[in-house]
Amino acid sequence: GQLGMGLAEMLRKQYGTDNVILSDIKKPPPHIFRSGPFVYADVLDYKHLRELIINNQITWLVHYSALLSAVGEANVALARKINITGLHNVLDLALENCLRLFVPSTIGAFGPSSPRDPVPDLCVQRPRTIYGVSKVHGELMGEYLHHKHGLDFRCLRYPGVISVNTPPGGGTTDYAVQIFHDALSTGHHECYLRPDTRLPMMHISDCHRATVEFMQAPECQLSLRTYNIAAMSFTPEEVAQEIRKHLPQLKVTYSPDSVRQTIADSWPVRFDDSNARRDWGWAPAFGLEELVVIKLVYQP
Ligand code: AKB
Repeated sequence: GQLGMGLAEMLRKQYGTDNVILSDIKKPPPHIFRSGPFVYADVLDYKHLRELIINNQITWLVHYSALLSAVGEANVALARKINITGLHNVLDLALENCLRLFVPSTIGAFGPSSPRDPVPDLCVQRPRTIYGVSKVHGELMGEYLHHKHGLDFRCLRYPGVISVNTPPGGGTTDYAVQIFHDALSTGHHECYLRPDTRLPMMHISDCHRATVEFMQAPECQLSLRTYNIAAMSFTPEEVAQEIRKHLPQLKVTYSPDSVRQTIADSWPVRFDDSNARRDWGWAPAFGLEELVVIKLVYQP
């Protein structure tokens, strides 16, 4: 999906191509298929996952499969199956096979009753989407199994991730990827959020680096098992303004979609990531200015 391929590329550089296996239920593009080991794996097929783990001597599992916030609301039953049953399979397999486990969480794990600016690691979490509910469930199950059975469970709450070659699918923050594509192609972006909707965001290379650095952090440095990670927060209006410094003709029109606007309005506007910075040295490289330059000039 949006995140797995880039993370695999970064891990393969450090650990060797053949030591990182990518999986999906969809046929990957040819360059991904040629780039290293790739297998079909369905998170709902417990026995097949077990076979893959045993046959390949897996030690670390990075569990990225999930339906995102907006698409999850459109298909709650499927989101429950993939995001909750799929996670249970992965947790059971991790325990059974002594795997170390990374599972991402999200700004979507918070809701309207959480503090919004900034949201700390530990606070009220009452999300109003099935995606958020499944992510809080994942955070709690992983931490429970860590405390009860010593599972090396690690979880980062990602902001909206601005990817390069791999588009997101069905999220509330997707506009922040699409606006760059539209700016470079048609020069017009129709935004499904209001111009003043502020959300935490991150360039994908920061997201991958945070993930690898966190997975590599010695256990004794971790005071938590689930951390917020921040880089920047912006509104559609602000990112459009920044893009216009390079492409002055960009036109943005607004046609708020009620589902995604309601979701965005319930999410934090800023992450407090001071624990990640203190415990394992998290520091982002990209703010809004750098993001816009790299997206428009180097990696559109
Ligand atoms: C979404 O918008 O659903 C995701 C997320 C913030 O977790 N990108």
